[in-house]
Order: sequence, then structure tokens, then C-alpha cells
Amino acid sequence: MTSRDEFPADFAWGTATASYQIEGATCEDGRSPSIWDTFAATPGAIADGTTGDLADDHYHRWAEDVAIMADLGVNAYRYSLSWSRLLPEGSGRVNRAGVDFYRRLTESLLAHGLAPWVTLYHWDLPQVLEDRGGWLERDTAYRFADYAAAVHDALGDLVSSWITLNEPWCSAFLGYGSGVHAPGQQVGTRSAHAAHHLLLGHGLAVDVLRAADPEAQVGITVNLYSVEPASGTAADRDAARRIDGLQNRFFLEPVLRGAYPADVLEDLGEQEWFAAQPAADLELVSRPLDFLGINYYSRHTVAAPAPDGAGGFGPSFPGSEGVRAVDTGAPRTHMGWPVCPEGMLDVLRQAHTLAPELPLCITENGSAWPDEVSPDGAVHDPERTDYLATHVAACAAARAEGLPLQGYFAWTLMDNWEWAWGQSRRFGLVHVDYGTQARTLKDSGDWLRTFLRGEGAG
Ligand code: PNW
Repeated sequence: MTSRDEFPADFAWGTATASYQIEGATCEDGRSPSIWDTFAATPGAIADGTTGDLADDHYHRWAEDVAIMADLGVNAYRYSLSWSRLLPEGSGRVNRAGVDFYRRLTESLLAHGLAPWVTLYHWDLPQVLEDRGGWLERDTAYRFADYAAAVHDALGDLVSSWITLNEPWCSAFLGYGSGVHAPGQQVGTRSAHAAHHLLLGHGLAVDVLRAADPEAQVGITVNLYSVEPASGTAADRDAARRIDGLQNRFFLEPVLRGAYPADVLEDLGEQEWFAAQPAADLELVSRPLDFLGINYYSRHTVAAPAPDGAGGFGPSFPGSEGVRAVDTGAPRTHMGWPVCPEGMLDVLRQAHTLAPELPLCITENGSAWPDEVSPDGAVHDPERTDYLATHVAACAAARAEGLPLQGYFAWTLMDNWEWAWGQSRRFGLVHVDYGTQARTLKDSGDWLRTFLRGEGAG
């Protein structure tokens, strides 16, 4: 049984959310559309046909949501800002109403003893910038840097922890590769160019934030998977190399070491384009950071394709051809993602090996289950509670072996609009009834509250 005492007093314990998933109010107070408004309105794009127009109505209910977090006993909150709410034209003019909203929210967090961890970009690019080519265009990286400067002007006196990007892998490969995320493009291996422009934007934003505040704590969040070959055969080990390369190393190595992994560029057949980029780009991409944010959900067990070509790789993306996902029999969440707490240690070790001095933080970890409110009015979610408890135990194990883990943010505070799955997947510690917007703490949320109070939850 893990106890809070195993962690230092300044360990960040929080929940995480993202603007488009919770705010709603997409047409209010001068916000312009983002690529997710456009994508969600595209027939067939979202599993249940919903959009983020209302979501959790957090734009109006933020005070209640802050009170819920204060009651949970967390000391930090990770949330993202809507670029198109703050800069409706993508760059230039700042929308005062957007600034006011985030200032009210942030001041309330501080008043409740919750440290704000602000993510600048959690996937909702202003549509006006997508219309000019989005992340396939280098110019978008510079627009992102302008946005970072505007955000610092607006909130820099209240916020000291910044995350530039959330999961550039998803933005690039799901947004422009498989097309299952906004903007829903399928440009093949050119989606790797989007990844480079995202990372360039990250580096430019790091410089902007540091120039504005030398004390700022700046990081980036990547989504890492533990990757294991299904067997020791050379073919299966090569499949694991490819997936680890595309999923993990393609982001870790440029950011932490200043170079893209050559084998991945070769797998993608993109060596020439990358070689043609300005050499100074990688200096920006690898700017020193104060922490690395890691989102960890699951493990990929992979093999070379069966002789009959059967099986594919989940949400396939460029470079994943020739790899097959293998079912190990591990329990799976409502997303179909295998539950594997040990995998969290694998990804922490992998990052630590590349950057031994760098503090690490789990900026998302959680699981979806088909919850229901029971007749007693409670939401009993034993699977989520177990997932949470075993992953918090993995954090304790990570610290015990000396890994510099400094925080854990549960995904997510409350059920919300789960991207391509709409409202059909629930990750929250708090249940949301989308008809009434009633919030109900789930058993898993109660587990966290008890754990944080040091009352030794099991
Ligand atoms: C992350 N995949 O998304 C995001 O940061 C969250 O906004 C999201 O709600 C959460 O994880 C749960 O999905 C991902 O298909 C979405 O590999 C999809 C994938 C990975 C991460």
C-alpha cells in the first residue's frame, strides 16, 4: 500500500484537463473556431457525433470545478489555454475577454492553494492558421512563439509552470497522418514535417518564456509508450524498434539530445527533407528544459506481420506499416488500451537515461471505463480506482529507484469530450451528467482524496 509520505512534500499532485475538452462556450466572448470545432462538425469524424460546443460548460462552471479540486486535496492543476479564445486571428490582436477568463480561473486556483501548470497548446490550433497550412507550414511555429509571448504578457504574473506542447506525436501523426484527429489530413510521411514544425515552435516558445521570466519553469509534454517485442525473434525486435522509434525516440531525442534518430528518418524515407532544414533548428528544439512532462497510458506489444498479413497496428500511422499489435491478455480499458503499470517505469527510465539531470513529471495518466451512476447516487469505478492506485504505486517505485519524478497529474479531473470518441469515453475522477452538468465524485476520486489526506487508502 502506497502512502503519500513516500513522496516529498513539494511533489506536485494534480489533475489535468484540456481547453477544448471541457470549456464549451465555443462561440462566446470573441473566441474564433479552432481546428477541433471544424473537425467535430465534419460528419463521421466523431464516434457519437457530438462536438465540444458545450462539453463540461467549464467556461461558466469553473468556480465549482476549482472547489472540487480543492476538496480533492490536490496542490496543482494542469490545464490548457484556447489559442483562438486568446488570439482570435491566430496572432496579433489579443481578446480581452479570453484573458479575463483565464485570469479569473488562475487567480481562483492560487486562492485555493493550487499551483497552475499551464499548457499553451493542447491541439486546438486556430482554424485561421490551419487555413494557411497549419503545422505543415514552418510559419506556424513563429505564430506559436507570438502566441506564447502574448500569453506570458497576459498571465505571466500568476503562472510560473509552463508546458509548451501537449503530445506533439498526436498533433502530427493523428492530425496529419492517420487523420483521426483534427485537422483530419492524411499527408503520409509529410506528417513528420508537422512534427518538426511543432518542435521548432516549442523551442521558440521556450526562448520567449525565458526571456520574459528567467525564473519560469518550462517543459514539454510527450506521450510515451512502453514498447516490447512479442518474442525475441529479430523480426519482432525490429518491429519494437520501429514503434519505439516513431512513438518515443522521434520526440525524446531531438528535444533532449538535439538530433532526430536516423533509423526513424530512414523508416519514414524523410532523410532528405530533414537534412534540408536549417541546422540551427535543432539548437532551438533542444533548448534546456526545467522538466520533461510524460503522458503515460499503456504498453505496445508488437510483432512483425503474420505471413497472411493479418492484423494491423491499432490507429495506424505513417511508419507503423509492417508492425502488428499483439494481445498479451492484459486487461484493457474502455479505449482498448492494455493496463500495464510497470510500463510507466520503463518510460521514466528511458527518458532519464537520455537526460540524467532532468526532473520528470507524469503530466497525464488515467483510464476510461463505462461508468454509470448507481441507484445509491455514487459512481463505483473499481477498475479506475485500481488503475490509479497501481500507477501511483509505480510512481513510488520510480522514486525509490532514484528516478527524479517530481509530480503526478491524473487524467482527468472530470469526464469530458474525448476527441474522436466524443462523450462516449469517460476518464474522469468526477462523473459528469451531460444532460444536467451535475458533477459526482467517483469512488476513484474519493480514493485519491483519501490518499492525499494521508489516510492510507488501499
Ligand atoms: C491524450 N492514441 O490523448 C490527451 O493528451 C488527452 O487530451 C486525452 O483525453 C487522453 O490522452 C486520453 O485519450 C491521446 O490514440 C489520444 O494513441 C489518443 C492517443 C494517445 C493519446
